[in-house]
Amino acid sequence: MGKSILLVSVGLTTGLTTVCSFGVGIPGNAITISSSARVANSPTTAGDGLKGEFWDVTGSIANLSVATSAIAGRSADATFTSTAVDYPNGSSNVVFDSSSLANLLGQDGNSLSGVTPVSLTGSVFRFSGFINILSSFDSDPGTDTIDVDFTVGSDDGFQLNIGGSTVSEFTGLRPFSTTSGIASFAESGLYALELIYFENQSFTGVEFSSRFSNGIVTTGVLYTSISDPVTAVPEPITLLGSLSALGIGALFKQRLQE
Ligand SMILES: [Ca+2]
Ligand SMILES: [Ca+2]
Ligand SMILES: [Ca+2]
Repeated sequence: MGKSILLVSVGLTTGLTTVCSFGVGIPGNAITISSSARVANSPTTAGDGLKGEFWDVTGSIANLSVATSAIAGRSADATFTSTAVDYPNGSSNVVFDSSSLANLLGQDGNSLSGVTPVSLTGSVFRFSGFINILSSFDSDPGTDTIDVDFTVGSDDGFQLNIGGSTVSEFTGLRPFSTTSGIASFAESGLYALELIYFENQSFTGVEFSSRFSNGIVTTGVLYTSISDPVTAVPEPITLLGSLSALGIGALFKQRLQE
């Protein structure tokens, strides 16, 4: 009897250890996103895109922290619906800063409302909402997690946050270039997504892509709002650990009785 209790205890400890390791970056530039970051089950209807916000900033934006400070506590100068983060649309990576905001946004330009800038020099954008992560997105079948690569191309810098964790960022200034990161999800479902992007001067361009979508992340997996929030998300690893521990404990107890 004493031995079976000991086994249950060991099993629970193993489950808790697994849960506690979530949120810690693992080698290979992968960020683990825990089940607790999941805000809803995978929706049954296709997504509508992300909320797009634009701020016109005076003065140079030398890095990400200048960009985030410039928009802190300030409502956006203009908003739009981002059906996909690919500005300018298509294979062009950048436009001149003399281009209009509507021209940069292309197909999403007609959803613009608010005050638009004279020039794109000194711009901060935020794309926010939710992304639907499906098990079919897993790029590494060798692991239990759903491992999804995300690539952001930007001129100049950006920060990509998913499930409250920074998956990748480029904090300084650069000509259009890409940065990739891997997010490893403990389970499928809907997760918060935020992409902050800033332009200092000369040329502007941003895109958000992944292997699962064979390029730009598509509208269907992006959501501006949650229709069916999960208030109490179960922790399957802990549950599994407890169940298997109880199973082993029960088996051991049965053997002792035999
Ligand atoms: Ca493009
Ligand atoms: Ca995997
Ligand atoms: Ca630039």
